Amino acid sequence: MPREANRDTQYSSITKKGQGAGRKWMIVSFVLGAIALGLLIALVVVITKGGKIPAPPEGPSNPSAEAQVDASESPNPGVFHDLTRSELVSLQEYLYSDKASDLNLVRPDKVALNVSYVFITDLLPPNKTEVLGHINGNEPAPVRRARVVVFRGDKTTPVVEEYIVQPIPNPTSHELFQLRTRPNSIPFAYRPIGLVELAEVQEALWIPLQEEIGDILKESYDAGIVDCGDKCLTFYPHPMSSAIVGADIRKMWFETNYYVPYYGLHPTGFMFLGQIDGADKSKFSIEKVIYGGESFNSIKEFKTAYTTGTVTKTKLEFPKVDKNLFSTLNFRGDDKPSKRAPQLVEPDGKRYTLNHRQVKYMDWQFDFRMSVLTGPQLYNIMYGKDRIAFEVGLQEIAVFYAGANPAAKLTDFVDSGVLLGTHAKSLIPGGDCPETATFIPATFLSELTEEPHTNQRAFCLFEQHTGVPLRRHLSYSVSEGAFYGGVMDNVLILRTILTVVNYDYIFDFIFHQNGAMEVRAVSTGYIYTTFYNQAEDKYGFRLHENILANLHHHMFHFKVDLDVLGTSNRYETLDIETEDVDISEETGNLGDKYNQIFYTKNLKNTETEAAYKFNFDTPKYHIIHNNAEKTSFGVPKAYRIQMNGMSKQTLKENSGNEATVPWSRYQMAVTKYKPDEFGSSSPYKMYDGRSPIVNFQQYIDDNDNIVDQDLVLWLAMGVHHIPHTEDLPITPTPGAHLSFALLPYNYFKEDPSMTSHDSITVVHKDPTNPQDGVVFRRYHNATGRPTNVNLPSDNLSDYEDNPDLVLQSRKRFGLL
Ligand SMILES: *[C@@H]1O[C@H](CO)[C@@H](O)[C@H](O)[C@H]1NC(C)=O
Ligand SMILES: *[C@@H]1O[C@H](CO)[C@@H](O)[C@H](O)[C@H]1NC(C)=O
Ligand SMILES: *[C@@H]1O[C@H](CO)[C@@H](O)[C@H](O)[C@H]1NC(C)=O
Ligand SMILES: *[C@@H]1O[C@H](CO)[C@@H](O)[C@H](O)[C@H]1NC(C)=O
Ligand SMILES: [Cu+2]
Repeated sequence: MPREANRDTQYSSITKKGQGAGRKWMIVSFVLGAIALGLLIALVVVITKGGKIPAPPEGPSNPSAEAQVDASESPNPGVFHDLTRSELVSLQEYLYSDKASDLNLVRPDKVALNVSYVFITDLLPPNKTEVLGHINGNEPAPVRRARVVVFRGDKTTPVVEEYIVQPIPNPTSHELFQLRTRPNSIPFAYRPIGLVELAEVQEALWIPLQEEIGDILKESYDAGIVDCGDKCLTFYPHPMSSAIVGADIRKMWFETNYYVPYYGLHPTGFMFLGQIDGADKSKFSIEKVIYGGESFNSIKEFKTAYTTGTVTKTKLEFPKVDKNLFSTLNFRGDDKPSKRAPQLVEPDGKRYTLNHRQVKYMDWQFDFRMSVLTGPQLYNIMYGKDRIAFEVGLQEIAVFYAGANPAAKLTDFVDSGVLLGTHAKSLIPGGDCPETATFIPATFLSELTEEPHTNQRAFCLFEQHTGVPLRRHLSYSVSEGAFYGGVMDNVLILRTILTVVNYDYIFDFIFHQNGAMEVRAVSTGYIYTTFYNQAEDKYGFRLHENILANLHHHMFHFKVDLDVLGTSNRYETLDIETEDVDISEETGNLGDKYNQIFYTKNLKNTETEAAYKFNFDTPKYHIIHNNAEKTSFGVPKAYRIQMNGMSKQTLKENSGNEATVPWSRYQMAVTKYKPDEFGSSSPYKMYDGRSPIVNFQQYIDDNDNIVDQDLVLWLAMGVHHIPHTEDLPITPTPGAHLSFALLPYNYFKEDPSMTSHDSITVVHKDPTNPQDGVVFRRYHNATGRPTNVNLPSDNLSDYEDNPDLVLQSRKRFGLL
């Protein structure tokens, strides 16, 4: 989670200092070290610039393909389409009208902790039954609804409330979003973190700190908090879950780092615990201080100890910011001339269509959106005329740290607590996505925006080959028939990268031409570090003069609402077992045994039976099928789930923060679809450890029967990370790809990629006279050289002259 000091935005804010209304965010920008929660600080800039409306969504990136690639918002949004800019505006009109006066809402320009305000809004996806009735043909489109998270700081006991507002685009009603599975209202202490809060914390705690101990900070760290010129400190917030605090009292550790690029690699070791409970900032206080590894119960106690000389004084120099600073991303190479890397070309234009938020590619079709709360979500994933999955989407990202100091030790970031979807920032062509990619914006409202905010390049969509053939065989001798057939694994990828402060999480949804779909999660970005101290040695390596990088566990959770040939599905495992078989007949020795493997089918009847923990001793396939849909041989047509990113949750159940991520206990869980079990996590997870607002474990514990039911798969992936010097300055991705695949399994009569026009086949012109040459065939109908592309022409004369280049059959070398 959180931390990003976006220098550009902060500098822009600083230049605006003194202009406009002197509200909280002005103070945020006035302290150099403002902690920017991604989106939010960007919004600060928007506001300080005079509330300019962000540019409308970009058009298609490739004008020549305009007809088939339209990345704009739909004027008539379908059931899965995110709330559009104009819908958001009409939603706001409703919320601030008399019709919603009971909400007592204050507009974004006047928000504060002690008023009622809209924290965030998101599309509330419609009832699945109604959606299926609609997209399968006959029923009207279900009404569009908004989920609105309201912070009720105006109440005597402040709370968070979630509302459903409908119908969008012209709302007429709002009601509490009531569900069997989660309470509403929600304790104020559990609310997600936002900039309104951080601004008030800053006013209440950080700025006074400068007055109280500014001289000590200067002496110890050669830096300050306010009016610090180019020697400033910034803060890294660490929310303390109620499970750790032992009460529903909101607390946060603030670590102090040097404000240089990148501040996360420049901790000072100075940190304090803020008690930031409730809506009245005058009651906030500093409860603990850590300086040079020593702990104090108040600022006063620390100050006394420092001035009376009973603490060992720290003396650090402000880091020298230049091109060579180890934490920067400045190019380190020489200026020798070099050649360009290979590039992607689309010789005949795009092979996919994008119609607002619906994609078609080969036999695939799907819709997608960027949920403000949970990030990328795909819907109605069809292959040919059949739905494979109703929904595939990210649910949660978590990172559990370990360390000796309390900030590292007790911090377990559960990132939906900072609104995952808002962190899909700009994707850079050539760096993040191929230059041929189509970029797609995402638009949302938040606590500080009157105008909807748009991240112009929240997604990219592109076709690329994986570099590995999808399939191939070369039958190179005449006696085997002498032929070749193969196809490169050309795939469509929908990508987004969520930059949740220091870490960057790459999410890919990958569509192959054989009916397989893959989901991949990869982490990169800056590691989290603490000031070096021997006590930290067992939690990581010392990577630089002052820093140690703490070990941690990255975890990801996904929902896969698979619908294999309808919604009546079964979950079965094919378990690999061993048997001793008698081979005395073959060997002639009575009693000779041979050990081999076989499989048994194991139908999972209930949710607890289906909660899967990987065990190396019991290899198995995981199969989902509709028992009424079989091949002509009576074999169920199924999809198989292949997990390539599994990770063991080693923490004790229900200890510390473990209960906030109960989904991490299972590499896969399969539950019966229930509308009120729509998500495995919630935006309250950063704080709700004591009594989780959403408890995924209960989805399993009610132990529904799952035979011939609508099934939802919940897949967890993860990786432990013990950082090393090559994680400086940025964690590289090779070796860290986590993925799962949905693979057709007895579903098609044969590999559907046999119809791929990307195929290549080679056969002899005359098999009885191989020396006559070969027929080298491609199955696209394109001719001529594509423009602007330096591709070889289809020059077959090489093969004419020397068929052995492909089919090595001029001479017979025996059977092989
Ligand atoms: C809210 O807090 C501000 C200070 O941040 C104070 O001026 C204002 O009076 C408070 N409003 C209410 C309704 O308590
Ligand atoms: C979903 O819609 C169907 C059909 O209108 C209705 O029967 C069902 O009760 C709805 N479910 C929920 C959870 O709203
Ligand atoms: C390929 O065939 C399709 C369908 O017949 C046609 O629309 C397209 O123009 C053809 N392309 C070329 C390059 O001939
Ligand atoms: C094909 O390649 C051969 C040898 O590589 C060359 O001599 C010939 O000119 C090429 N033909 C065409 C049409 O490019
Ligand atoms: Cu990591």
